Amino acid sequence: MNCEKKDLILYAVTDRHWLNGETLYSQVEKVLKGGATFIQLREKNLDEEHFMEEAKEIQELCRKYHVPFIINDNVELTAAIDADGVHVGQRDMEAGDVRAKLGPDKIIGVSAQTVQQAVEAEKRGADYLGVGAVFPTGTKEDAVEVGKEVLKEICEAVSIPVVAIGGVGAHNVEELAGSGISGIAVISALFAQPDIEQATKDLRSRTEQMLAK
Ligand code: TZP
Ligand code: MG
Repeated sequence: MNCEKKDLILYAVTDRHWLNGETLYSQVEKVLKGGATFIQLREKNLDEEHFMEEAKEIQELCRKYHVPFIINDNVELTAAIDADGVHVGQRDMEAGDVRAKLGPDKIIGVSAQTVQQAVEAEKRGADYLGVGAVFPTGTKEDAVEVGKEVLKEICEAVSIPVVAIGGVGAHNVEELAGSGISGIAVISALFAQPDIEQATKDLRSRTEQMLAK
């Protein structure tokens, strides 16, 4: 186990869709100041050179805040810059292969939409699971909806921590109380907000209240 439950309370996933002329670095710094506990760099269209450059800068920033820094999809880049870990989906490299490549110390997160996928990912060495979309989301076009019942069943079926993702925000995080999750993973609830730092503070405290229920 390479990450603790408390690291996963408010997991921020980056998205350059809402940069509005600002740098991603600056937006990530705001979520870190506001109390994000985990950062995933998610780049879908950046060339290799810029991806690496950016990843190194944000890695350094996360180190300053003592927050784990992981990369979406790109196992090679994770190894090259010695990031804390990687997050893979069901269509990316399989968790066992990722573990074989990165060794025992890196954090491996896996997206799961069913109990079977969740159990399999744990067996193959995942450290945590991202389960969703738990609510409708406009952020990921091909997101599959996972109901709250399935979310709960997954939490009961595995012993690694689970984060809920997809359409989660200040207005609905409370609905996840009692599901067994360790935290939430969000994009637009932080990065699409006019005051990112304040939105992060607010969502962190609402998430802690939800988890305490
Ligand atoms: N995986 C499942 S839903 C989703 C991802 C990456 C999008 C989450 O974005 P938002 O804005 O928090 O709904
Ligand atoms: Mg992926």
